[in-house]
Amino acid sequence: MATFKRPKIALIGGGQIGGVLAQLCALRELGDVVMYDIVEDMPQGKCLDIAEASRVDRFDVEVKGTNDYADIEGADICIVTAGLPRKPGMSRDDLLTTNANIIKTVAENIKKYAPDSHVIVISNPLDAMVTLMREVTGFPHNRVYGQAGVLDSSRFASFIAWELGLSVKDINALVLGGHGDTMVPLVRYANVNGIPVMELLEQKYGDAAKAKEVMDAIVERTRKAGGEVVALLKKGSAFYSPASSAIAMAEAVLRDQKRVLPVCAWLNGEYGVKDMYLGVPAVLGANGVEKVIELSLNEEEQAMLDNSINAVKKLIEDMKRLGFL
Ligand code: A3D
Repeated sequence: MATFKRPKIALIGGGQIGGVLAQLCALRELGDVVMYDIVEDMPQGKCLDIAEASRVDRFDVEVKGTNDYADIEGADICIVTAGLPRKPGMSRDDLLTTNANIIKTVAENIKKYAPDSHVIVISNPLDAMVTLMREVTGFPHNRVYGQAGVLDSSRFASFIAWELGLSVKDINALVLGGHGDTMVPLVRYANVNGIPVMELLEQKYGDAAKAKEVMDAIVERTRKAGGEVVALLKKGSAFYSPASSAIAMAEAVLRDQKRVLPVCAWLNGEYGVKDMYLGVPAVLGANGVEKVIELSLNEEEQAMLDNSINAVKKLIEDMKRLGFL
């Protein structure tokens, strides 16, 4: 009889996002979870708490915390949130250096203990941390990718749904580019079950100029959505929605769903970009990023994407200047 083995999911970082990741993995029975963090006892406590809800929520997976990298041995997928947020007085370079040092150590341990795993990076600055993760692990590019676009696109779709008063389930909206102010919400491709969103906005307002003004505000809110949550929380940044977004990606891989999701993926000439990670739509399945999907962009969209590409290039140059790449 063939034996069934549950997938093993390693969460590197047991902070705000790490905790929600563990709970979602359990609720969806995606696999056994091991959460690593450098803070002593904290991941053990968080995971014990989640595991003790197993009877109530009816899940048959293990959820364990650890301070020992050896416990991630043989993981099928690693989701990385380890890192520090920017503190007052800290420059961008300081944060880049701090988080790059953390990701370097994380990557070395993933390489050592989970050499066949897929790695989903969430730590910021996202595009740089994914690049470093791939560089240090030396894993094939299809197995190292980042989460940003699923969240940015979900925010874009939510704002459209709220504006139109329609179910978000029927909204398809895509954000391309780097994870930052230069991201590119693709208005022309946004639709409600195939109906262009701009057409519905024009129907609502009876005026193309007003519809454009409303959409411009939605695009701007999408670009600044992370900051909007930070300003309200006062401490920390968004964690429920980033966790949900990474879980959608992990599920696509573990269940070989061939989903088309915006992923921070390695480009090899697509969108005119070579040898660089960037947020693009891709097919996610058992082989990780199985295919990058190229869209035809008009001049305005391409100019916005070029701007985003330049911002990511600048980040990569900074990483090189600081000696990480
Ligand atoms: P937080 O709650 O601070 O958790 C980070 C965890 O990392 C803490 O528990 C730390 O103890 C741990 N940590 C620090 N150093 C190490 C180390 N060397 N090894 C292992 N663990 C370590 O942050 P969070 O969970 O809210 O966010 C985590 C990361 O995700 C941050 O870098 C955020 O900026 C980033 N983030 C990204 C998105 C994207 O969509 C890309 C969205 C929101 C947050």
